[in-house]
Amino acid sequence: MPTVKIKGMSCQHCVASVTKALSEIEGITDVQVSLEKGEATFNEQNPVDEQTIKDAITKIGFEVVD
Ligand SMILES: [Cu+2]
Repeated sequence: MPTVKIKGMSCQHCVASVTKALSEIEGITDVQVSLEKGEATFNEQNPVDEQTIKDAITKIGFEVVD
């Protein structure tokens, strides 16, 4: 499963926001966000551009860490 590291999450509201943002991307399903680990995992039904994921996260005020 693809995993992205996300910087800036501090509570369950952040987790909910990130989960929603990723779930809304076409082709991404089964989003699981861990506040403790600061990361999100998901399934890709079709290949999703890495930049699309980064943009979705950035747009809601968080940062994807490489
Ligand atoms: Cu929060």
